[in-house]
Amino acid sequence: MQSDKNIMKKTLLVGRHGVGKTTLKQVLRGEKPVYVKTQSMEYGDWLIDSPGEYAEVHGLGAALAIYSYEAEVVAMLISADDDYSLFPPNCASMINREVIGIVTKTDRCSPSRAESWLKLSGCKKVFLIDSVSGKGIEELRSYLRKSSYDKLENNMKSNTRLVH
Ligand SMILES: Nc1nc2c(ncn2[C@@H]2O[C@H](COP(=O)(O)OP(=O)(O)OP(=O)(O)O)[C@@H](O)[C@H]2O)c(=O)[nH]1
Ligand SMILES: [Mg+2]
Repeated sequence: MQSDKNIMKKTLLVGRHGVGKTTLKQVLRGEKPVYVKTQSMEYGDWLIDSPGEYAEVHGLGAALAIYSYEAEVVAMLISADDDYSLFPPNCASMINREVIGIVTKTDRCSPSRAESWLKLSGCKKVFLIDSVSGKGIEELRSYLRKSSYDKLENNMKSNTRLVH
C-alpha cells in the first residue's frame, strides 16, 4: 500500500484502554480491523498509537507529552458508552498542538455525553465515528489531510485541465 506519510498530518491517538484507538488506526489505514493490544507507543507513517494505560496511569503520561511534540494533531478519544472522561476540563490548553476530539463506538449509544465532555476539555472540533460500519471515518480522514497536499492536488488538476 502507498504510504500516506506526505499526505496526512501526523496524529497522536490518546484515550483509555479499549476506547478504539488501534481499531481506528487500522480503519484509517484501510486495513481490516484485527484486535491487537497495544503494548508500547507505536509510531506508524502518520498515526502514532498509544497504549490506554499511558493516559490512565499518571507516571506514564510523560510519554504522551513527549510524543505530542512529534505530532501535528493530538486526538483525544472517548467512547460513546463511557461512564466517565479521563480528560479534565480545559486540558487541551496544555497541549501546544491542535487538539481534536473523537467519539468512538457511536453504534452503541448516543454520542452526546462523550461529545460534551470532549468540548469541555477544550476540543473545538469533535468527530463522531463508528469503526465497525465506517461512519464518520471519511470526514475524519479528509480533515487530517494536509492542506498543502490539497492545494498541490488542485493545482495538478487545473494544470491537467490546461493541457487538455
Ligand atoms: N462496536 C464498536 N466496537 C469498537 C469500535 N472501535 C473499537 N471497537 C472494539 O473495541 C475493542 C478495543 O479496541 P482497540 O482498538 O483495541 O482499543 P485501544 O484503544 O487500542 O485499546 P488499548 O490498545 O488497550 O489502549 C475491540 O474489540 C474493538 O473491536 C467501534 O467503533 N464500535
Ligand atoms: Mg490499542
